[in-house]
Amino acid sequence: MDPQTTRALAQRLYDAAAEHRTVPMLTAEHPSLTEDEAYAIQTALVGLHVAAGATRTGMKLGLTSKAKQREMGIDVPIVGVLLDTLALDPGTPFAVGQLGQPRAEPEIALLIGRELAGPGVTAAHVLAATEAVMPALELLDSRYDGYRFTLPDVVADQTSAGRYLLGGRLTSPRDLDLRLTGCVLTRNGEVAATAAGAAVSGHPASAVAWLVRWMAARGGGLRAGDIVLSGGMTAVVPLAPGDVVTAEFDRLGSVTLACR
Ligand code: OOG
Ligand code: MG
Repeated sequence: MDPQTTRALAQRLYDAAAEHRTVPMLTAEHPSLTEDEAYAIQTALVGLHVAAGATRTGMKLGLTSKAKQREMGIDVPIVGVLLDTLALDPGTPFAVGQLGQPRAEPEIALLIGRELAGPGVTAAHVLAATEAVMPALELLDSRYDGYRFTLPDVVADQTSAGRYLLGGRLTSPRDLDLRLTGCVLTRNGEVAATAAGAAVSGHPASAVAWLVRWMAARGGGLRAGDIVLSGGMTAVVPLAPGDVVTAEFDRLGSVTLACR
C-alpha cells in the first residue's frame, strides 16, 4: 500500500471519530489489507492525533482474553497506543455522546517503572519493572458500521480505543498473584460479568511480556511512566447516558464510570 493511501485511510478514520460517524470497514474497499499495512494506518492515525496536540501515555492490548476473542470473532491479540486525550478524570461524569458506539470493559492496568525492551522479556521481567497495578475501565468505540470488523480493520482503527479511566489506588504487584485477581463488573448495580486475572493470556504480565517482544520486533519498547492496559477481562457492556459502571478488583480497589 502506498503512503498516500495509508494516510488517506487514517484521515478517514480520524474524521469519522471527530464527527461521531461510522464508516464501512476498510477491507470492504481493500480486501487484501494486511495486518502490517493496518498497523501503518494506525501509526498514521496516531500521528494525526499527535499533530493535533495529543501526547502518548502508553500502550493498550486488545483481544487477550477468550471472552473478548469470542465476542469479536478474532483470536489474536492486537496493540494500540494510549494518548492523554483519551484519559478520563476519575469522579467526573462522562458525556457518553462523545463516542459513537460506546462500550466498557474492565482491565488491569500496569504503571511501568522503568524502561522495558528486548526480544527476551518475560512475565517475570514485566512484574519486576512494574511500579504499580491499577484497576481500569476501557471505553471502546468502533468507527465501523454496526461495530463489525476484521483483524486488519480493528488494528487500523486504533483497536477501537475510545477513552480509559484508571482507579485511584496504586498497588505494588510484588505481593499479588495477578492470576487470581478477581473482578466483578456491575452496570447500574447489577452484576454484568465476572473474571479473574488469568483470563488475560493466562496472566496479565504474560500479555504485557508478549507486547514488549512485539514492540522489540518493531524497534520499540515501553518507557518509564507508561500505562499499559492489559486487555478486557470480560465481555463488554454497552453505555448509555445515566449508566453507572463499576469494576471492582480483589486487592486493587475499584473504578467507577458515571455516564451522562
Ligand atoms: C476491539 C478492542 C479490544 C480489548 O481489551 O480486548 C480491546 C474491540 O472489542 O472493539 O480493547
Ligand atoms: Mg480493551
